Amino acid sequence: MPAGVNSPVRAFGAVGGEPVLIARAKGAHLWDVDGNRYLDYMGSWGPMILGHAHPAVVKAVKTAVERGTSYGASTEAEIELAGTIRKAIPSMEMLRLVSSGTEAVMSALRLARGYTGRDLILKFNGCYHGHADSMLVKAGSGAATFGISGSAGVPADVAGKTLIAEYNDFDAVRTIFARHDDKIAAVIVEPVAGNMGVVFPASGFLEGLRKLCDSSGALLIFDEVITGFRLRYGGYQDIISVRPDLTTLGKIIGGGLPVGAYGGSKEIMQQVAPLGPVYQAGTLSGNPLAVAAGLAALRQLAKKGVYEKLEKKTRRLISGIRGAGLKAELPLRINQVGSMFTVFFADSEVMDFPSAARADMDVFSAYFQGMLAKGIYLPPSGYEANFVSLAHSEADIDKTVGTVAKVLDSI
Ligand code: KE4
Repeated sequence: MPAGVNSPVRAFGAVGGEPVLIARAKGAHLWDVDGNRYLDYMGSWGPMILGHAHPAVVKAVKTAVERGTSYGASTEAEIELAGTIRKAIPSMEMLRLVSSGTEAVMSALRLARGYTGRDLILKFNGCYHGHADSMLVKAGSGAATFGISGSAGVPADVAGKTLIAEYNDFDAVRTIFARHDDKIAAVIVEPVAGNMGVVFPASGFLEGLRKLCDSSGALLIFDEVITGFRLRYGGYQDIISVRPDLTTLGKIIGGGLPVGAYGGSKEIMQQVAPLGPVYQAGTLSGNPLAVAAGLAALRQLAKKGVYEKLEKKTRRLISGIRGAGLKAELPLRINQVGSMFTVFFADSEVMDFPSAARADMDVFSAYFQGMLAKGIYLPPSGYEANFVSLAHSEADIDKTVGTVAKVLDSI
């Protein structure tokens, strides 16, 4: 496997050193193949909000696997999962289950282009929406520009149909719409960014995107692959009360197995084959095991007080880390929302990719390696979100704060 990994970020390229090989996980902990135990704040990049091997999820998958692993036909369980998601996120009046966040985004973009008859897509610098060609683009020169290929193998004419603006730069978005108004099929945005580290939407930013899309006829796509069921049972759109035209989901809705989803109004979704002309398909879409794990996870998250508990634990952790940073006289900024956060070693606020890139990533690497050596596993990149799960105990949080203090002191 290239670099010995099945996804690039797992190769520890950003932090150096040899990646850890994981043997098993339970609750808030991972164990590597040498038997070392780690307190886990990566949470498999988001899905493991309940903690690893939650009994309800394990039981559901064990029951499902006895009935077979894939039928290539519809099942009641996937209808139930679709209904559960629709009930939680009312803007998803109709939805399709797929097998990854990338597939959800790729399908949503094709649908937006098919529904509007337009070609251009606007995304934001620093937001990651999976590895579909049109999303692997980077900003050209200038503030609001056509994308250029961000990966070998993405043809220039594909990248050139993606426009890029800085996150939270509403003026740049307005400029883009003024120039290309009736050619923009969709704006896709992480309503809270998690892939440049955690970055919040500036007040009025998402509402402004909604208004611009309404007046231009472009669709607004919320990529809630991270935030969906992470920040609230109804996603971030339930917190901010901005209704996107399409939403993409992944991670948590599969309970750690491969599930993605995209959905929106019936009027838009009825364009999807076989009802309409926009083709999308998948051998393992709605896979019985993945759906069983997802349903079991969402049932746990539907319980009262879950999100308050997650937020309380995370705030306790953040204040401890903040205190440790002050004591070590290391400038740091922490962006936290709900149970996701990022520690930026920066001396000014981080509100977009350029400001995130000003953070000291050498210090981050020393922090990552120091924490790993003391049994705490963080995401191996300064541009990722850390996740607290329901399985993290108060003792785990206190242990983490104590460890951060020692590690920051040693940097
Ligand atoms: P997947 O294809 O990896 O399931 O989902 C793509 C995706 C789409 N949208 C958002 C907002 C995402 O964060 C992701 C994937 N997230 C990254 C890490 N932040 C996955 C980790 C990896 O690539 O290994």
